[in-house]
Amino acid sequence: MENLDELRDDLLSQVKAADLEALEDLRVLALGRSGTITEMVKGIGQLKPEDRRSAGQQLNVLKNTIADAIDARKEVLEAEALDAGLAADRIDVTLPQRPASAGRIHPISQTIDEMVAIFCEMGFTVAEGPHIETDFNNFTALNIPPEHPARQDHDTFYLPAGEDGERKVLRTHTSPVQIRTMVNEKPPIRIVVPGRTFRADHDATHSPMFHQIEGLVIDKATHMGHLRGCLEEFCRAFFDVDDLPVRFRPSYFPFTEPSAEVDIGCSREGGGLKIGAGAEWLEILGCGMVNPRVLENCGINPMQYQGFAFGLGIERAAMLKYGIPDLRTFYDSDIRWLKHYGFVPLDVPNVAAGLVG
Ligand code: 2U9
Repeated sequence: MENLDELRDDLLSQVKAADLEALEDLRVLALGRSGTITEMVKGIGQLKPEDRRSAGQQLNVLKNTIADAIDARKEVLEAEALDAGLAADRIDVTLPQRPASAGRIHPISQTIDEMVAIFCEMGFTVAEGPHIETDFNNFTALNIPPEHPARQDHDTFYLPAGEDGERKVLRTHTSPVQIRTMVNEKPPIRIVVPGRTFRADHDATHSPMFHQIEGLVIDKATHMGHLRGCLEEFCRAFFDVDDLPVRFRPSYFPFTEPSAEVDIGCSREGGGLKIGAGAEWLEILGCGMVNPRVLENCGINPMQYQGFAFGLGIERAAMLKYGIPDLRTFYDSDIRWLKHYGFVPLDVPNVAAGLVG
């Protein structure tokens, strides 16, 4: 037991120099089950009885001294490690924040939202339907029977025939949604139908996929005056020109009778197109009173109900309103294009901003 002071000093100097890992090794070497001090405690039994008490006390003091020294060193090392970690991970809360890259709303979505907002204020609700349609919903119910020349005009994408021989189509207009609504719901009906449409046509001014919004109003006494008022109001609100000239020109569609195309006033002075008063006209939509045959095809009695319908192309309206010159650029997914023509989410739309000056 003579060397206890030496052992203590040796262990204490090792503790002083140890890092966290070495400290644990040291604890095992000195105080573990077969550690130096533990072995010495075990050896007390071999001492003379009169020496045992004093040896026990001395070893106990040594054990506690080393254990306390290890604990104290551990506390210091852990505090140092924490400080080093905090210093390394320090966040400067005064730094300016990184610019958040908010996405842009595509002009097609923006235009649909604006149109829907105008019609909803007039009491319309939005209806939607599938892109793949039956021949009946897309053509026959709309008074476009097989062999009707209008079928050729639509450049239809046909799907392979099913087991029953039926050939489904990619809808060539959103009108099948109005058919579904009339078949399934009782008048009064007041819906707008925005959505994708498909025609096998691809050039500078036609895309095989494009967007339409169509509207349908069916009630007991809905007449052409309602049609005119509704569409005049829509054109003026959409282009944000209060006194926008609007004219109805007779036309023909198999699903409406009588039918009309709607032109808005514009001028093309100085090369640029300006929507509003002017000497010229620009076609913007088609419309008419729903053909009684279409009502009949949907189980609505044309002697009881009548109504009007209209349709317009979203891309064309967006190009006119926002001065987008090329139809094909809508589908290029070019982020620079979207940054230029897209809309910042939650921004209050400046309806006049898109008018071509
Ligand atoms: C039902 C009855 C009638 C929808 C109508 C038009 C006139 C029209 C074109 C505008 C540009 C399509 O995108 S475009 O090429 N549409 O001119 N659409 S009336 O008439 C309907 C629809 C559904 C049941």
